[in-house]
Amino acid sequence: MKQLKRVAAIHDISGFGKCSLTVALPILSAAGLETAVLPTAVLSTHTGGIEGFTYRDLTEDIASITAHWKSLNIRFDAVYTGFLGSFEQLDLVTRFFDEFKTADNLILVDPVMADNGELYTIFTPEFAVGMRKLCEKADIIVPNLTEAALLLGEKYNPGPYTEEYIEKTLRKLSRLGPQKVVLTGVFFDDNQLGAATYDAKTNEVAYAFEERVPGYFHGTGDVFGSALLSALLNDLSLNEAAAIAVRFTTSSIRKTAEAGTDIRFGVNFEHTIPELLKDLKLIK
Ligand code: PXL
Repeated sequence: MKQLKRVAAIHDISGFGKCSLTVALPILSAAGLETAVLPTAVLSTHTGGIEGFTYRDLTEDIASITAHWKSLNIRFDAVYTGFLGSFEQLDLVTRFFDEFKTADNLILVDPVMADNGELYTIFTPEFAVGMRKLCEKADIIVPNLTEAALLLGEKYNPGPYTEEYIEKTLRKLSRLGPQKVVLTGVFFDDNQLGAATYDAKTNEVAYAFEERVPGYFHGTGDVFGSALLSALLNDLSLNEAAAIAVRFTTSSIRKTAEAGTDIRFGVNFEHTIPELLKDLKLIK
């Protein structure tokens, strides 16, 4: 048996409302990846449409956790970052990258800050400038179209999009630094929704779509990012990984919509994990 590939997942832990670490950890583990977690904050729930959440910031712990892991000589096959709550956390995570980047590992940054044309409540527009700097250090970034506009300092375009707009956006994002870009929330009409990928090395653009399930469901970016990384670390190509992540996310959303679950409570990825494992060829 080979050694497991290892991921460092750097996100908050929102106790209720499935997103960030409560999504990343189960999905990556199910995909056969050893996952170390660096929690950046502990919240009672996520901040999307739920009032009165508690927020315990863990910024103070990040440098000492980084130093301890470094002293153990741990190597990571990937570093996966999501929700980060402050400029200071962006700096500390940049330092984490400096410590753990190797010639052949993957730094995946999901620049979590906004969706549907709006910043999440705790962020100001200036935060996007800090997030852009973090993205410069990444090998692959996974913004939605709102985050893409913020990273590029452009006005949000609510869509439907054209191939020209998507491809220009992908190339501009890649010019910030990351060789690979996966843009989520892409649609050319009302029937389909998915992702677009770009690899600057091959100059290739590709699309992955599934039938759109109406409604806005919380935590889907983290479900998507975790499935994408799972596929990449199971040696699938960028395009294959994006197609698998779109399918996994859409199928999780469909189950949630069919059950009539509150859209703020996260999506049913749990019952969709077997589908992911089949797509990853980990089970028959
Ligand atoms: O899913 C993104 C996310 C992660 N963590 C927290 C959030 C959000 C989105 O709102 O509030 C705390």
